[in-house]
Amino acid sequence: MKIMQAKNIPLSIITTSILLASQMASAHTRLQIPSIDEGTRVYNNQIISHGCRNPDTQAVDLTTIATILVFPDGVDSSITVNEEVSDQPLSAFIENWGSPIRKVQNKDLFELEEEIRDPLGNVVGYWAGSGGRQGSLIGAVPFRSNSFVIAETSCAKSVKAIVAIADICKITNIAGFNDADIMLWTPAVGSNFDGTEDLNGYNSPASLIINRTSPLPESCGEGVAVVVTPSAAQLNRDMPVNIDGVQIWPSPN
Ligand SMILES: [Cu+2]
Repeated sequence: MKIMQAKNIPLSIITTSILLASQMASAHTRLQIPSIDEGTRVYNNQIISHGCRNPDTQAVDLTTIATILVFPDGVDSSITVNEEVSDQPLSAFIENWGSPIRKVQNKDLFELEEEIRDPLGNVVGYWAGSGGRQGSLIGAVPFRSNSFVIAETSCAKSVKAIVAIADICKITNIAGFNDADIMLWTPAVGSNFDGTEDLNGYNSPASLIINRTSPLPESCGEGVAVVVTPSAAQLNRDMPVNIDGVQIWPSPN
């Protein structure tokens, strides 16, 4: 019995360690509500679970001084259907992408904030800065998602939007990206904001799933899962922060 107990203790410690490790692995910057129904505007938050990595202590508690969040614009975004690349436009699956989100004004974390518009004038994201998410505290940055309508004639049972986020702790140029100065939660699509494989959060973007509520056409069977990802060109255009026409981040040189 004593031997079994002795064995049980390390086992429970191991189990706890695994649980802790998996919780830490998922403690990224994500959307508070990651899955919504079509046809309703949802007030949501970008949850910044931790800051950048202190090179001395390895703790991810460095102050987040700014954040940028960008949805696919649906214009040159890439589409997959059941994980197969598709050349159909997003409009084949979502009727009214338009402005996928709007920023909800808020100064809890950051003094300055602005919506990011694509060349068509649609709001595809926002940046917020000046101030910060500090120490071990969790940051919540509010926004509202559009009341999306899934095309009734399509076979989409869900549409998942891949969301690119950059949490900045220190302004650097692109070559200077490192875990102490930035936490990138972007899809690795070949943009300037992929980061490198050695960085925390590499190719680990946030996402928002839009679920269909209308009946599928009978010919669709079980329906298909659609994923829409922003293009490299869009991220290169929409991620940089400009104030009065001057690029603030990333620093140009
Ligand atoms: Cu994390």
